Amino acid sequence: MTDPKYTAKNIKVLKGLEAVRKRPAMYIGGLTERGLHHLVYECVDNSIDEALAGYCDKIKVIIQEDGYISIEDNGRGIPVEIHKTEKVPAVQVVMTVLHAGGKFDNKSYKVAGGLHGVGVSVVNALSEHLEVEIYRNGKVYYQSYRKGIPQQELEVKGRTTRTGTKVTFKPDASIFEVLDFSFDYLSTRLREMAFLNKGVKIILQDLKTDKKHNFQYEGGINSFVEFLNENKKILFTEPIYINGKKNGADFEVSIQYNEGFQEVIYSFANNINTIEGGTHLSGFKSALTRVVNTYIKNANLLKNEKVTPAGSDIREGITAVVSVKLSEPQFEGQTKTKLQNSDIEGIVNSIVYEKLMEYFEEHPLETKNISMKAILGARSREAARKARELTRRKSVLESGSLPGKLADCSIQDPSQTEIFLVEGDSAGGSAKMGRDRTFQAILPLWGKMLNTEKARIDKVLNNEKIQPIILALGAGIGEEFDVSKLRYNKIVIMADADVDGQHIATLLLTFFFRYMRPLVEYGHVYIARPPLFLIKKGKSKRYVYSIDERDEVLKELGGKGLHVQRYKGLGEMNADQLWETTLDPEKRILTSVKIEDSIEADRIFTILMGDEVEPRREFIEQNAKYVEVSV
Ligand code: 0RA
Repeated sequence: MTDPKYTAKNIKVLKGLEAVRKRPAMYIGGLTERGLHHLVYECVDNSIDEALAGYCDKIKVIIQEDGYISIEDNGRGIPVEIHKTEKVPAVQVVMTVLHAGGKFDNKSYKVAGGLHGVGVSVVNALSEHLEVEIYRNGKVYYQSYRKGIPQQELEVKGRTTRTGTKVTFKPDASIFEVLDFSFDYLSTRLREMAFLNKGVKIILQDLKTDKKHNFQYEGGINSFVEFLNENKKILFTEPIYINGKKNGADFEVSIQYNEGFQEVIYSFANNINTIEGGTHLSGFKSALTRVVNTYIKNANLLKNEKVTPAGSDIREGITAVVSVKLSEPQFEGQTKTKLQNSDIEGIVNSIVYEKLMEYFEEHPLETKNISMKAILGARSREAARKARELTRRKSVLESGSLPGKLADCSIQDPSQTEIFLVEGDSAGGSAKMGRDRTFQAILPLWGKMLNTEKARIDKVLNNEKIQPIILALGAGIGEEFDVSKLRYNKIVIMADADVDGQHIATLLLTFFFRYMRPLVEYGHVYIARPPLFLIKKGKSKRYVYSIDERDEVLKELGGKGLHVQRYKGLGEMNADQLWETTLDPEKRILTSVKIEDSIEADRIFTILMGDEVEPRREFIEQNAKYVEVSV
C-alpha cells in the first residue's frame, strides 16, 4: 500500500465507483424495476459473450431467498492473472474499473458494451455485497466486495475440475427503489437471449417460489418466430430461414406469414433489440420487396391490373426476426436503439436477395401464397386510400374540424390537457358537467367498437366509434401518425369497472397499440379507475376502489350506522361524484399503460383479440385483474 503508483490507482478506482453511485440511473437507466433487472442482464451479457466466443453453453440465473441473485456460467472463467499495468488480478480490474471488461480479449463481437453496456463493475458499485467465484486452472478463486470495494485479496478457496464464473450480488437498498427480482421480467429477456443464441442453455430458477424455466432452442430464431406466431393462423409451417456472413458481419433472418395483417418484425444487433430499426432492418425490407415483386412480375400474377405491391403490402401478416452480429455496432436515435453501420444495409440486402430468390424457386406453393397476399394487400391499400380521401374531405386527418360530441377544454397548450374517452352517454353527460373545463375534454363514445386486431386500416378509418377519436386526438393514424401533433397530453380511457368495461378498454388499447403505437410508447395512455363502493357513516363518506379496500374500511369504521353503496357503472354517479372520484387529479386513480416489452405486448394483444379462443380463455383466467397493466 506504500507504493505511490498503486495508491494513485486506488484513488482512481474509488472515483470511478463513486461516480456510478452518485448518478446510478445514468448508468443503468433508472432505479426501479428496469434498472434493477438491468444489473442481471449486464452479468448475463458477459456470459453470452463467452458463449458467442464458443467457450460456454450453459448459464444459470438463480433468484436467492435473501435478496441475492446469482449468475453462473461454464465459460473459461474471468482471468485471474496479475494485470500488467494495474498490478492486481485481472478479475479485480474487471470488477472495479469502469468499462474494463472488453480490454482483456479480442473477441470479434460481443453483446456486453452494447446498449447500456456499462460493464460488471457498475453492478459491483451498486451492490451492497457481491461475491465472485472463478473456476479456472483447477482452482476455485474467490473475492468479495461491498459497494464495489474489495473486502480481501483474491484467494484460492479450493480445487475443481470445471471452468466458469459465478457472480452473486445483493443490490444496494439505499440506491434502488425496488429490490425484488421478478421471475416473469427476467424470463422474457432470458428466453429472448436463448432464441437469439441458438443452443445456449439458460436456466432461470426462483428459490423463493420454486419456479424454474429451462430455455434452450436448437431452432434459434426459427423457434422465436414460431413462438411469436403461436396463437396465430399461419400460412405455412416451416419458417423461411436465411443466413450469411460477409465482411465479418453475421446475419440471419427467419420469416413466417400468418393470416392477419399486422407487420411484426423484431430486429436485433448483437442481441440488442433495435426498437428503432436501422440498416439491418432496411436492408432486409428492401430485399424482400424486390424479390416478391420480381416473382409477381415473372409469374404474371397481376395480368393487366394496375397495382404494384408496396413494401408495406408485402409485409402484411409477416412475422420475422432479423439478427445481425457485428464487431463495432454504432447506435443512434432517441433511445439509441437504431443500428447505424452503413455497410450492413448492402450486406444484408445482398444476402437476402440471393437466398430468398433461391428459396422462391424451390418453394412454389409458399411463394404463391406470399405473393397473392401481397397483391390483396395492395388492392386493399388502394381501397384504404379512397376511404381516407373520403374522410379527408371531411378533414378527418387534417387540422380543423372536431367531432360533434367532443366537449373540448379551453386551454390550448397540449402539454397541460387531458381527454377522457367515456363509454356510455349518461356517464359522458355527467363527465361533461363534472369536469374542469379549462384542461379536461370529454369525448363520449358510441356505436360498435371494432376489433382492430382483425381489421384492415380502411375498416378502421370508417368505424364510427374510432373516427371521432382520430379527429379529437388530431395526430393522424397508422404510418402517418405524428405524436407531436397530439392535442392532449393524457388520453384517459374511462369505462365501467365490469367485464364489459374491461372489454371496451382492451379494444381501445388494441387500437392504440396497433395504429397509434407512439401514444402508448411515450406513456400518453391511461385507464381511469372509478370506485366500486361508497361507504357512508353519518356525515362522513369514503369511496373505495377494491373489494379488499372495502373490507378494510368497514373494519376501520366499525359496525354501526354504516351504509354501503355499490356502483355498478359510471352512469350511477352524478357530476359531482364523478369529479370527486374519477376526474379530480388530486383524488382519482389512473393506471398508466406502458409498454415495457413490445414483444410481450404483441403476444398479449394477439391472445386477447385474435382468432384462437383457447389461449384467450387461459390468459384471462391467469391474468384476470392485471390485463390492463400488463402491457
Ligand atoms: C476476458 C477474457 C477471457 C474470459 C472472460 C473475459 C470472461 C468474462 C466473463 C464474465 C462472466 N463470465 C465470463 N467468462 C469469461 C478469456 C481468458 C482466457 O482464458 O484466455
